[in-house]
Amino acid sequence: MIKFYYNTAPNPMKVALFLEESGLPYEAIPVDSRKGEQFAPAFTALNPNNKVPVIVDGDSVVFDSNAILIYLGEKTGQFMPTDRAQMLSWMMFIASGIGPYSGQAVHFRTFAPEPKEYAVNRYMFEAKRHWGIIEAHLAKHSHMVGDSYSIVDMALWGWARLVPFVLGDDAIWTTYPSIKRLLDEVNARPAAVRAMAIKDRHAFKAEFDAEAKAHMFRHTVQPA
Ligand SMILES: N[C@@H](CCC(=O)N[C@@H](CS)C(=O)NCC(=O)O)C(=O)O
Repeated sequence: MIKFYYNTAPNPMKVALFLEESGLPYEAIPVDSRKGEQFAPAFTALNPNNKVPVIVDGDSVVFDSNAILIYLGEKTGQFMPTDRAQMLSWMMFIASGIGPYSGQAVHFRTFAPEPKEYAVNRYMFEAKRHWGIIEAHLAKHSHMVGDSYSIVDMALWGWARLVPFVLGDDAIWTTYPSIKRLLDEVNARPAAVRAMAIKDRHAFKAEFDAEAKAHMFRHTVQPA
């Protein structure tokens, strides 16, 4: 059975969605980042980057969410677009652009100390630029690659759910109606409902207190 190391953040949720869609048997193992469990030696042995998600499938260990989606898609033959070139292109765009810029936009807007205008402006600009590219693409295409639901839509879904939070704008869907269309389509799938319910399986630390910040923002306690 696949072991799925997770928390309820955007990158693990993409993998939860695939696991629920595919019907693969899996065991969900919580890694509570706010308690520093990502730095336990046994977890570092699986992912030297100390982040979730990770899967262990027999002798195979896979970390990084989009790598996991490609691995599981290839393993099962499910939800794989026929256009491999476009699949790889958009999977890397989401992994290297959407995720990091969205994450850093939230970080600098919400947590960075003043003065932060330059950093907030840069990351908000880049986050919006990346989401704008997705919106323009989905305005012309029903799905991210090809004309049916695939691992690329799952990769996008992990972050798309949080766009209003990421950009600090509850009215943002009027700017990104095509992303919202695809998000609503995926959210309505029974597997997505089950994936979103994964948060109820384990009790994660709720407080974002000094201990949580020390684990998740290590540069604040251990400068470069
Ligand atoms: N590139 C990685 C990023 C993984 C990542 O940033 N995971 C976050 C949750 S979404 C995490 O583990 N954060 C805990 C920490 O940074 O200590 C992926 O796509 O899986």
